[in-house]
Amino acid sequence: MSRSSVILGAPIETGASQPGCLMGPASLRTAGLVAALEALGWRIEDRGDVTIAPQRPLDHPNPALRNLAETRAWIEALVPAALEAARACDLPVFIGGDHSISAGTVPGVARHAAELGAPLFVLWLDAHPDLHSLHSTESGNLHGTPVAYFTGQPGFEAFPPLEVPVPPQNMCFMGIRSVDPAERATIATLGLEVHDMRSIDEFGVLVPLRGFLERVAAAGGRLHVSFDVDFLEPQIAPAVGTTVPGGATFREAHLIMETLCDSGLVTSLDLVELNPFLDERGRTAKLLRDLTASLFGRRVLDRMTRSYG
Ligand code: 5AB
Ligand code: MN
Ligand code: MN
Ligand code: MN
Repeated sequence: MSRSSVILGAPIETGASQPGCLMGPASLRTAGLVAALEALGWRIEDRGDVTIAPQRPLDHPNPALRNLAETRAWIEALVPAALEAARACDLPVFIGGDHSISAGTVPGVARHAAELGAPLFVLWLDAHPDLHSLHSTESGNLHGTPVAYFTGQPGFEAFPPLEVPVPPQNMCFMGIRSVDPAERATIATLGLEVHDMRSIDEFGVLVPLRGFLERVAAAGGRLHVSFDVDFLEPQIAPAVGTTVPGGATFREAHLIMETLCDSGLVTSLDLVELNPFLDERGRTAKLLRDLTASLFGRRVLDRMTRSYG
């Protein structure tokens, strides 16, 4: 039996400072994401894009917050859509949209994991840890908050109540190289597993990744991967509003996706922060398509696969 995936677009740009992520799902579809995965033998059902109704503004004690009402509405729409997608297939792919989509997709797949009685783990591939609360964010851009929200940190009274939080010890961050003071404090307090770019320079991507995958397998866990385009070195992935130099290389990123594929542990994926307005002839969208294909089993050569079960 071939494996199945549901593709769901979440054209959100209200969480980011720069417009353009709205076009992310269209750009990845134009790059041929569905055909690339079908060519690997997967059954793909593209459910199109989630939408929300126009919102009235909401007040908040933090005057910097931008588009709180829209983000709330997106979370309310995405949690049930992600839950349904996870129930319907082996590995749903959520296409953003800025990273605020994960405030809906992760709680949605966490509910599905809870239905199955399995713990959910999250691999966060990003230049940023996205650990602000609604009170600590200075930019007011809500794409900097999803991890604090879905791990159940305080300061989210204005977001929808969270049904199934992800335990902070089930998180693994890789590629981190831009951390704000409030986020640094949260990382220390929660003792989060963070592999910054310096540690990737020292140990490569495989040592930390294998350690984490062994932890997921030992717990009988499900694994959500959240891929922010700014995880990558901006020279190979220009289509992102929040570039930080010194990101993951082409091969580091592919090796992560190939290793994740070999593990057989990944049960859902976010592809976020693609801003096609900033792209060069679609090259970032094509790279993201190819990285997804690596996660779905594309190989240069057939070889014995390593498994972490
Ligand atoms: B992204 C920053 N920490 O809060 C903030 O791209 C950047 O989803 C957030 O990782 C970047 O505005 C959010 C400075
Ligand atoms: Mn992010
Ligand atoms: Mn980022
Ligand atoms: Mn970004």
